[in-house]
Amino acid sequence: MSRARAMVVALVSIVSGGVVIALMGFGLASAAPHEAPQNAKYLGMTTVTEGGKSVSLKHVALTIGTFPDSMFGVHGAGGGTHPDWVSYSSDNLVVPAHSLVTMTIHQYDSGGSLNNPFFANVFGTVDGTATIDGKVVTKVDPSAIGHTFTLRGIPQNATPLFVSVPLPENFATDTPLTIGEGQYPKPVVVTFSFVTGSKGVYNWNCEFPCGGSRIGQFGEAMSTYGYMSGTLTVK
Ligand SMILES: [Cu+2]
Repeated sequence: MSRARAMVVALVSIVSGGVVIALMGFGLASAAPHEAPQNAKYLGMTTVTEGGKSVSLKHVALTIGTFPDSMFGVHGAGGGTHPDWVSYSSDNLVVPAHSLVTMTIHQYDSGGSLNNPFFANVFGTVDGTATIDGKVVTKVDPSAIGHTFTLRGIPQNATPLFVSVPLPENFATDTPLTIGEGQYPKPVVVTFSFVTGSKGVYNWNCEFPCGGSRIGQFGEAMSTYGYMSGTLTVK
C-alpha cells in the first residue's frame, strides 16, 4: 500500500430530512475496490409504499461483517498486507436497481466515542429504523460505537442515496484481541433495509475514527478500500 498516496479530505453536503449536513469523507475516490463482488441474494418480490402508493419491488439480502482485524479470511492467509487493520468483510457490494435491500451486519469489533454524534442516528432506512440484536432503534449511544455503515451518492449518480446506520460496540471484544487470531466473540447483529434508485456506483465508509493515527484515526484502514470503505454497485 502506497504510503505516499495523498489523503483527500472532501466536504460533502447532503440534504437529509430537509437539513443540510456537512459530512467529511476521506480519500474514498482514490482506489478501486479489489475484492470479488458480493451479489445480494434474491428473496422474492415485495410490496413497499412509495409516495403514498404501493409498488412491487425485488427484495434482496446482503450479509456482511465488521472485524477488529483482517484475520477472518477475505484478505488471505495471515490477514494479508495489514492483518491488524479493522475491516469490513467485503468492499464490493452489488444490488439491483430499484429494489428493497435488507442488510445484516455482524459487528465483532470493540469501539468508543464518535467525534461526530450525528452518526449515532439511523438515516435513510425504511421507517428510519434499524434492528440491533432484535431491538428496533432510531439512534444508539454515541459513546459506544464500533463502526458505522454510511452510504452516499457521488455527483455522477442519477439518484441520491444516503443511508447511515451505527454499529454498536461489541463489549465482548477487547483490544488487542486476546481470544486468538481469526476467532471472534458473538457478534452484535444489526439489520436494516433501504430502497435503491437507478443504476450507479455509490460509496460507503465508516464514520467512527477507527483507523490509524493519521488525521486523528481517519488514516490507514479508514481511507483504504477493502477495510473501512467500499462501493455499492446498483445495476
Ligand atoms: Cu470503522
